[in-house]
Amino acid sequence: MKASYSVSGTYKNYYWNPPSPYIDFSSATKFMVDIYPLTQTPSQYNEPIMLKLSDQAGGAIYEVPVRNLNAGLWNTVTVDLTGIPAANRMEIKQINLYLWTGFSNEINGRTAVEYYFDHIRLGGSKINGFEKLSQWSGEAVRAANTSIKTEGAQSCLTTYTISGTWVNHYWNTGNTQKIDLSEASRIKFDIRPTSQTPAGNNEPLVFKVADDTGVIYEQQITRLTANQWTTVTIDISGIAKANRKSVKQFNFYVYTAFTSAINGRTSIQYYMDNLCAN
Ligand SMILES: [Ca+2]
Repeated sequence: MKASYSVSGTYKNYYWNPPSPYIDFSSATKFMVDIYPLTQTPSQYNEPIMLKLSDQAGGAIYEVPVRNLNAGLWNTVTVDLTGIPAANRMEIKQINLYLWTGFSNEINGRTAVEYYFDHIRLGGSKINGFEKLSQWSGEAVRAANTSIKTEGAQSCLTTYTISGTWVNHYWNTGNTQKIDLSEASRIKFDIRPTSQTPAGNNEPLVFKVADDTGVIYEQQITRLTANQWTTVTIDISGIAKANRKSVKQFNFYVYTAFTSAINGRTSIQYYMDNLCAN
């Protein structure tokens, strides 16, 4: 979208008001927008436009000049959201990129300033913090634990009884809130077993991710140390972006045929927390 701001008056607004229920930024750590200036702002100055984000509860939660950009090129502008309380970015009701004509050094004699804008998106998203266990399904038994956790108010203590073939523990996101991981390169989660898998084995636990195109990732988790949190990082950059745009299931399942990894245990437990992407 091309925006032309003529330099007159005081402010030239250019905003989008997302309709109610607005946009929830609370689980994201980054806001990004791509900007292509048609003319160059002097290199010692910021751009003459301000980026402003307004929230229903938090008011104007961010209002900062856009940093100096290269004309004739696409630039990605990234806003770190982590310093803004999550409660104040749950209902973003306006995204405004406005020109203030008082930025005369930045405008530098131009009578009009023009930009292309594209691809507003969020990054570094929390996928699921295991804060609401009713979202999770499958044969495993789930219990909230508020003392052994790495994020938010609780973790999920997941108990897998070794019987049948697969013991599932999954979150189906629902059609209205599929997760777009096309801009992420890693999935991460924190996990803590209560008993030890023998050396030389992976965990009997498989992490599986499915999107509209089918299963896009399905691998055993490498061996963990009992009673200790490990952050597992999964590189998803090798999966085609088109195949991770609409993720609809995250599953942590135990496959009971992994007998050497199970090693005679009749049940296996893991604390899980902080499933996220960046
Ligand atoms: Ca949590």
